[in-house]
Amino acid sequence: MPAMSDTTAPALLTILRYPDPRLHTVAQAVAAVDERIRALVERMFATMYDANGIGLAATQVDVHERLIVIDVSEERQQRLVLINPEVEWASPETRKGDEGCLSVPGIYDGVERSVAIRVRALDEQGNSRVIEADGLLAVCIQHEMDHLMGKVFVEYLSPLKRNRIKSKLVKAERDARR
Ligand code: QAP
Ligand code: CO
Repeated sequence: MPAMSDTTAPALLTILRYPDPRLHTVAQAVAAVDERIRALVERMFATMYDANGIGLAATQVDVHERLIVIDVSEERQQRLVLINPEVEWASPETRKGDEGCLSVPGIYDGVERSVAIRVRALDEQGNSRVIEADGLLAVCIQHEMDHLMGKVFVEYLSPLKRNRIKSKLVKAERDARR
């Protein structure tokens, strides 16, 4: 008999939903990249993959530390971990593209972002890395870094759109609880 897989799937985390006020918390730097952080990274990836997302910031799972997980690949096996990320450079050239968010389910709208960025961050071993990104990855990193500053993409939309989204999600939440 082949050996049973002994790797237990990490427990999923609950994703906060807009307009939960905790999404506006500003995250603190990760003090040490240790086993606690690595365990959190595993749970965040499991949560993100389970929800079919391409990016998840710790803020969205109510952990207010500067940690992001991303996988923009089709095959869902190109993990990127950004700890204490800082933007070193952002292209002055911008482009408007539709975004969504696991904390704002079912809503997609256009946001203007730099087309390319260079970010410095620690990986899950605590090593400093420089990531140069364009395309979807560049957009995703900017979107997730906003979360760490307490910013949700709908805040770039007009107050009218934002209020409609808020009402829709509050109602959906209410209906889901009945
Ligand atoms: C951020 O977003 C992002 O509404 C990551 O029903 C989005 O993973 C960066 C998702 C677009 C760049 C471009 C949203 C899944 C996932 C939903 C996500 C939904 C199911 C969003
Ligand atoms: Co998001």
